[in-house]
Amino acid sequence: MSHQLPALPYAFDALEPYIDAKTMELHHGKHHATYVTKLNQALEGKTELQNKSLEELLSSLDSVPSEIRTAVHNHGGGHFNHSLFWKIMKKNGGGEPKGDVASALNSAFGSFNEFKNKFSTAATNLFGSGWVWLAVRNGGLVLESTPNQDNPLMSKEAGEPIFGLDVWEHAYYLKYQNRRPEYIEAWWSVINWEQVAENLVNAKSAKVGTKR
Ligand code: MN3
Repeated sequence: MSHQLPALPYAFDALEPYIDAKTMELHHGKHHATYVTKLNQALEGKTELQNKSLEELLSSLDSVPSEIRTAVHNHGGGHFNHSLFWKIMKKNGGGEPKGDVASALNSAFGSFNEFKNKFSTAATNLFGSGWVWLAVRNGGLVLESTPNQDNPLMSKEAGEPIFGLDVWEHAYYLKYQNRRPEYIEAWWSVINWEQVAENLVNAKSAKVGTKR
């Protein structure tokens, strides 16, 4: 079984004017596709590892042979992160979350606006390339920044990511150049909160926060 590039759940231009079509086309069709190709190359001939889910692989990188561990870490991480990223965005998204997501954010951060400010500040301040996440850990929501293509599944105290922002320059440079804060602010207008709600339910039932 090889890993596959998931189809984008909307057209390249669906997130305009917040995220431009050309960026989406390159980001999905070139960057994400390359992570998938290189992950599959690293796993070639390793039947046992090929049969593991991506999440299993990333949660137990220590059990991956050292000669391919870095490749699985980086390209597997890239594949997982982008697969989640496409799904938590949609045309005509944004606004404020409702229901369980809203209450979980309120108990962890005080209010949606406080969460949004903390998240945006973390994304603005992240040095170099990486991601900012909202993850479930020990039943509650936590904010976490990770370098490169890392994510909370790989953290010392593992968490289950339900929402994340790509702040690599390839995610915004064509439209926003050096203006990362403008990209971050625009991105809140495309969030698919229904998908985040579904991710929250799945994360809680996945017994997250326990090292698998
Ligand atoms: Mn990216």
